[in-house]
Amino acid sequence: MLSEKMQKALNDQVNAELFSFYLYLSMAAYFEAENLPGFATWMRMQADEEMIHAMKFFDYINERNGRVNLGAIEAPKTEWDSALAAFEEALEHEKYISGRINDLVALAIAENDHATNSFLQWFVDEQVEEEASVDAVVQDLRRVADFPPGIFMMDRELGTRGPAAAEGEGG
Ligand code: OFO
Repeated sequence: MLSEKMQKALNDQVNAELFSFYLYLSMAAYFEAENLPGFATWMRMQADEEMIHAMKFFDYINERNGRVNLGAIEAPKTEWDSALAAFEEALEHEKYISGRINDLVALAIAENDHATNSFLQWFVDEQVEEEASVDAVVQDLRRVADFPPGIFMMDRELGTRGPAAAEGEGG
């Protein structure tokens, strides 16, 4: 059985993951409008992964006989100054999400909830990957900043990102 406090924190995380989905979908829409379909595909795949994350929390709360309560999802931004600005924001967002996961682990330990702590370890590892994959794109975008054709080459490459795995390996 989840404590009230733990259940509330896990429900808040469902909302945070759904916001992540919404944010990256908004970035995908931005890249579509900028005629950068490869960047748009990458962000759409990222959004799909966030939905998988949200559903992992959703399923876990139910598995523990908890109650999922869905709240309003904040509207994401719709415009960015550049591809680099969008990816830098994505990186900051992933760092924020990593902080939230760490806080959830700390709460699970404080509540002596070993099952939730164990469940959260997948997310601890996943966040390392999430930050690294976004950071790799940020680094590449900084490198091509003074070479406009570089962005089109990156667009081709990012467009090859495949769909998210349903279990485990994110990206
Ligand atoms: Fe759910 O990992 Fe990104 O936000």
